[in-house]
Amino acid sequence: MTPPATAPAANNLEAFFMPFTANRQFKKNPRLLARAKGVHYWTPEGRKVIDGTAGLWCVNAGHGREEIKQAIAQQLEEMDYAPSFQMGHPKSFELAARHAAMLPGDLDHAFYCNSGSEAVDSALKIALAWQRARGQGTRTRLIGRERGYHGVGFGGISVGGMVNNRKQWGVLLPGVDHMPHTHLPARNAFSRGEPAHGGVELADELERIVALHDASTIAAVIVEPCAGSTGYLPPPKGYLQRLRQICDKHGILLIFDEVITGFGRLGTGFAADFFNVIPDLMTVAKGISNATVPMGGVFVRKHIYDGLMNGPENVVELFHGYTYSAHPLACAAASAVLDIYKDEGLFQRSAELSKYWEDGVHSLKGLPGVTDIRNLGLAAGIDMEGRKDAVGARGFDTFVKAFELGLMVRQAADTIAMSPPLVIEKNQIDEIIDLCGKAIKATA
Ligand code: PXG
Repeated sequence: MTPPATAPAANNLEAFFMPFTANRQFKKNPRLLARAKGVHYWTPEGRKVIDGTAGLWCVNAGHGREEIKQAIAQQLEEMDYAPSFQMGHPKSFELAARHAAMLPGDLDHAFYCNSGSEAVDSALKIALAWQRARGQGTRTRLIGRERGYHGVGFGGISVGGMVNNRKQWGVLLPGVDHMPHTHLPARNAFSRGEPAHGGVELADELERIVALHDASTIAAVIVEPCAGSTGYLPPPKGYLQRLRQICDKHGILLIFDEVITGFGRLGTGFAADFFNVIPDLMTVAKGISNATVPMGGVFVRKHIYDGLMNGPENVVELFHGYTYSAHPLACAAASAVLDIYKDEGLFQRSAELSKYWEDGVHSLKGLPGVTDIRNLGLAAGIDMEGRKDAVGARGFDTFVKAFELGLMVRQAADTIAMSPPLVIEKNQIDEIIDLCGKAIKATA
């Protein structure tokens, strides 16, 4: 059938099969966003909502940035699309050189894709290919972590550790194991910054997994330096450093999934800078393009890239890539975003605001049913006591109430997560905390 000449009524919500959404509930009672600027959204009726989550942890430089708009428009004018398979365009090489220059250690090559999910699956594939290229083809196991979120590709959900994202899809990838998650509320509740307890012993669980499977079968370990989607879990002190040591000892690659922590969330370029731990591969998305044009990436260390550059020179080294890898519009946007991050010192700004943010979120301690509050950088998670026999009901009600009050937050079960744009002002932080507190009280 040819497309209809006129669009169906704009208020017909039926046709869009919404992602990660209770479709029937939403369509009965929709929450629509029509416009955005700075740290605010506006609904179609013109109601202003403060963005406590930088969209979905991605609009780090704030909404509606003129410089990015111009860079995209100019690129569109110059060249809309060019393939990156056996061809190239200048902006992709420029962008990779800029990323390499700002990354810690010898993370100095960039593979581009279009989302965090693609970045994760690409990183897992690069890890497997690299182990094979160095003659360690028995290393096929991938190790993730409970409560981890690595997007929605089959690789990502296999190493991920959130049951709802896994249970509908059968056996997933074979040969995957999981470390325990790092949330220890009995010992670390209401931690400010990195929790004090359990870091080394939790990381040592990797030794147990190595002892079970043998290192010669394990290709890589993937973790979010700070687990995001599950409700923001900063790692206990020493955890990531210890993981690095264990991986080095056993020839296992360490992958940091920095889709959320990358590009300033912790007050540094990357969590790798914050924790002073250099992974072998790093996945990014979201803040890489300020969410204007979809983009993701895998940053790899020199030995990873070099290790794959073997065989005859005329043969493709990695049979992997996407039609839109290094899309010119994404590259133009990502480059403009880097200028903003640099010119406005946004990573530094995020670091400077993080103490004020910490004091703000911890002021919610004592509200009815709040059982834990944790923070690191410009993000926080707040656990609430769930309702009897209804996991997530209070969390959802709090999210809806906050939206009605004019604040956008994220909800995971009975946890509220917040991660404002890095351009947020102190008085706007006050407003976020005030509205969040009101929403929590209203749903007690
Ligand atoms: N890795 C991590 C660590 C993520 O947080 C992805 C991979 C996947 O990215 P894409 O671009 O494929 O969605 C993510 C995405 C939430 C929420 O509510 C978080 C994400 C996505 C949607 C919602 O916290 N993170």
